[in-house]
Amino acid sequence: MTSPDIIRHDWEIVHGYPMVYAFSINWERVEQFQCKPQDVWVITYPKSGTTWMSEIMDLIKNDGSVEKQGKVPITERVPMLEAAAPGIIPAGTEILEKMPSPRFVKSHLPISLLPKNFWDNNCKVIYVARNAKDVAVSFYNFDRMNKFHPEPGTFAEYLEKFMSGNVAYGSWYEHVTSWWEKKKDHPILYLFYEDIKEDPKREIQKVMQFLGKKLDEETLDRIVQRTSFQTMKDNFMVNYKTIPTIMMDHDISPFMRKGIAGDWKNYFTVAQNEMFDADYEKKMHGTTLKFRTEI
Ligand code: PPS
Repeated sequence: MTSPDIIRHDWEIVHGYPMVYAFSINWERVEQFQCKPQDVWVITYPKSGTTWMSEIMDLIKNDGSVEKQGKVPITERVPMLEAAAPGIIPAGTEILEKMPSPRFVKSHLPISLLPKNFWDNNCKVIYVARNAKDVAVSFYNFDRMNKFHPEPGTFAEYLEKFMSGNVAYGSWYEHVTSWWEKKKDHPILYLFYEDIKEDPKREIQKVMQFLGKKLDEETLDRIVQRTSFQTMKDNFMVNYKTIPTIMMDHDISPFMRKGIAGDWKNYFTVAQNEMFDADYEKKMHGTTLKFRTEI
């Protein structure tokens, strides 16, 4: 398959979920991926702080050492399981197969799409959730710059697609609530983007504890500083500027875009906000999961 075939291609439905077409090719590699009990996964609905958490986890693992952080792209330190684009980016499964344990694995997969042996190995998960309105705005801008996704249209058109789950990985509502329920019977540290933004040190300490690491105060402060939005935006190893422009065009919208809570207010009209809230109430009815749309 040549590159142009996968550019701006419509979603491919994989077991009922809209999937990035390039990733859907040879899906068996995802289903047959061999998990290990020592693997720790960072799982999120897209645009919820995955890269941020990946960088935090990798720094904790390396005792705050920034040596590798400045030289190796995050896509190789915390590879994304399902990512693949023949001839453009290597498959996450291939990078992971060559990695020594303990591995950190990134994924946006909903519960039912994870490899079966993920559950057999009882792999630990750090799940990061972000409020739906900011995710919709971030995802909209990502669809504009990521040419592996179909064009999002206007923001109004996009919002309809987001609410109906006609976006990559399907419904935000189903993703966040099903992983929330899953933590009852699986080792999951469920964190919120807004909490990390509010008090990164407090949330990073939770991650340290979950990973079974003890780091001194100075190291912890260094990790907070190294994972601030501005530092990550300027770091080529995490800001996705190493990805070929045939896939991501940062001139349209940078991957490290704003990194704030509440940007939705600059996008939603009053009418859109009311419509979204009414729909949200219906879809999230009955869950104990609560989000903050500003901090
Ligand atoms: S992806 O493509 O799904 O893996 O994207 P993901 O990394 O999950 O989310 C990208 C959004 O996270 C913001 N980001 C950060 N915010 C605060 N602090 C730090 N350090 C940070 N790093 C990444 C990034 O800017 C995207 O959000 P928006 O709202 O678009 O700026």
